[in-house]
Amino acid sequence: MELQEKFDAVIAHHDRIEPRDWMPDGYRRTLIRQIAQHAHSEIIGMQPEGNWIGRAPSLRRKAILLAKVQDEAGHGLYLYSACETLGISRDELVELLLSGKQKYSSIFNYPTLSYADVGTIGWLVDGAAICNQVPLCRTSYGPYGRAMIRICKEESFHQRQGYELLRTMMSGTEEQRAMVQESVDRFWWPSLMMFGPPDTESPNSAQSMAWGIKRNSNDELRQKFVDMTVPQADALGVTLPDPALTWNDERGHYDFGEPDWAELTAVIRGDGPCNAQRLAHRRAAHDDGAWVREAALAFRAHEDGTAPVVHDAADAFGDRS
Ligand code: FAQ
Repeated sequence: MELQEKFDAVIAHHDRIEPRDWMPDGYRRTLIRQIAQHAHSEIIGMQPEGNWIGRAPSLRRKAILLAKVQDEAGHGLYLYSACETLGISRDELVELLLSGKQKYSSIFNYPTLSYADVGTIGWLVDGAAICNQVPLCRTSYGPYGRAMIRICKEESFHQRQGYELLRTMMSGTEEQRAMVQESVDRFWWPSLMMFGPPDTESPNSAQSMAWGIKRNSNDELRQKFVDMTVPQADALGVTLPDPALTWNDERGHYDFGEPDWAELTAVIRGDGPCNAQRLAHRRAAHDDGAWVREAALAFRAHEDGTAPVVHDAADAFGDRS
């Protein structure tokens, strides 16, 4: 009772819960679910853009894209570390992703069909990620909030690089402008779906907000994203593919059409255009990297002076002891 009261007081004062503090089981489970899904999203999210590294149109664009994809890997790693402070291991988390038991963001199950998609992902997908994640810097769990502060700084940079790429293409040829518009047409609705189902259909929101894990509801953040993005689309010279999009003076916000929620449900269920491909690629990369993990363990055992855990890998690592 006393522990619960102490926990409630921390939440009520918008202070942080830290790993060694007592917390209700449901709070711990919810955090593991959300942080793990977030980490998996960063890792799977490397694939759509990674698809274009070998085909970037210039050395400059290639260097930018390589750095961006590498940043996403880094975000995944901070988030896995934050999640591990809740008492679950990295191995367990990876297994939950590879077995399909835990989710990752729906947006990464759409294909990247042209180079303009690299710019659109930076502008819209990172833009949506920022809207969603800036309030998470104030989340009630310390390690998650601190990871988000650094991640948001990098995501802001990603969004600007996407916008800069699209602006360059929009000041290019007619064909390049058409490529940007076609890309925006494909990514607009899936970007709105990143914020999750409508509040009325969101089973976790009320409790997550009461615990201070989420600071805003799915619909509030979706609205914020639309309000932020429409003027940017105007400045860029692209049309957002929603005839219902109009400024509402009374509300002080843009009105917009209803995303296809059946599509979001299907993608979350595993039936999106690229779900099978994304997981198969991740599983193959995990298997291909087995020797690195074994070598690292053997190296650590060697450094600790304990017997090598995996003898073959220790040999491969050039162990000369
Ligand atoms: N995709 O009750 P709610 C990035 C699930 S950004 C898949 O509303 P909640 C950066 C939800 O998990 C992307 N699943 O759930 C980047 C729940 O599942 P359950 C990652 C979704 O948690 C950019 C069920 O539906 N960002 O990676 C989606 O309160 C470019 C019911 O939904 C984060 O993860 C969806 N879109 O709210 C990387 C942000 N929406 O209960 C590379 C942190 C809902 O069956 C390139 N997460 N679901 O397990 C959050 O803010 C929240 O978890 C929400 C969902 C808002 C995503």
